[in-house]
Amino acid sequence: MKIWAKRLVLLCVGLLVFGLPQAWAGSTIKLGVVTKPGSAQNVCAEKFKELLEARSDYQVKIYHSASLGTETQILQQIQMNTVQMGVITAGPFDVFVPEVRVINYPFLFANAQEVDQILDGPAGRKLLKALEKARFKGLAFSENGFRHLTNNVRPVHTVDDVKGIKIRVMESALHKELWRLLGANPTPMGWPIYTELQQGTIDAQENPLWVIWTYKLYEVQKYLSLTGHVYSAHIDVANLDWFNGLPPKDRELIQRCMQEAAVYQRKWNRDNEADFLSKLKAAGMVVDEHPDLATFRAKVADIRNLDIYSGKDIQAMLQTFMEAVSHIRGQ
Ligand code: EAX
Repeated sequence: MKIWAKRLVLLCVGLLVFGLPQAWAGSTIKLGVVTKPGSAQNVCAEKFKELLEARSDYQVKIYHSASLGTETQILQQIQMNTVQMGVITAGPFDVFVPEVRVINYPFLFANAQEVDQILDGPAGRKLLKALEKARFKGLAFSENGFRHLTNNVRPVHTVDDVKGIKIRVMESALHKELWRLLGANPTPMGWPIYTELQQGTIDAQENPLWVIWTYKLYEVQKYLSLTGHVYSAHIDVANLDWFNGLPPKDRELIQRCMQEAAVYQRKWNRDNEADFLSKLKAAGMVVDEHPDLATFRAKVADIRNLDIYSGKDIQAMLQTFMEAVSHIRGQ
């Protein structure tokens, strides 16, 4: 073999043995969120970036503001590993992993303390594990928060006021079914939806208070009812095969940084909720702080018997969550 050819072979072997692991450890992670800076997803993503970059050679590049498309499309890109990670609202996940519907079960959690106990406990871990079926590594739960109804047609106090209202819902079978049961006329759409509300394609939407403030929905929605009908988690995920291919210490570090970012972000959301509400009132929204939730609950009481919750795995997961909730309530 010619001397240059030998050197080339040695160089390649050297790169394989020494070069690649370094390049790997210092590589760039693409992370997708659908929302714009200042949003709950971005607060989590930016904290994760800050923590991981301070503790390693990884670079995190955040793609935001729908630059990768809707949340459904981001999840598809994570599955293909063209994007490695994402902070994604649980709603659109349910098309990929139906068990995720369990977190979004209407009126499941009474408050943030219950959420933390359940999602950070064995039930939450079981759900994150279930994501592996769709080749996602579930790292942590951050949050969108409790979802509330806004609309332009009339003040909504009881569920009868919802009748016939054209509402945008997330691209999720559960959310569509839920609003159908409540008597509305639901249309699934990706995010954002300001133009559709402005043009009157839809009359209503439902989201946590930070969304209504940050996306200026108060400009195009008059009435706000604090229904808190669904707790909306984000699931912070990675492509499973990419993640499993990393050195164990990197996996551990990425997981820890995301868990810390999620804890930080949930606190951020909760600390700011009262402030978002005052700002929405000051902006002129007509707020019903105590809608008659018993009327809403009654309409969705049988939701667990519908097709969206049928199937062995989803029934088992629902049972796990319901028992966990009863347990912490001491029932
Ligand atoms: O986080 O699509 C939705 O309604 C989400 O809550 C939105 O991305 C804001």
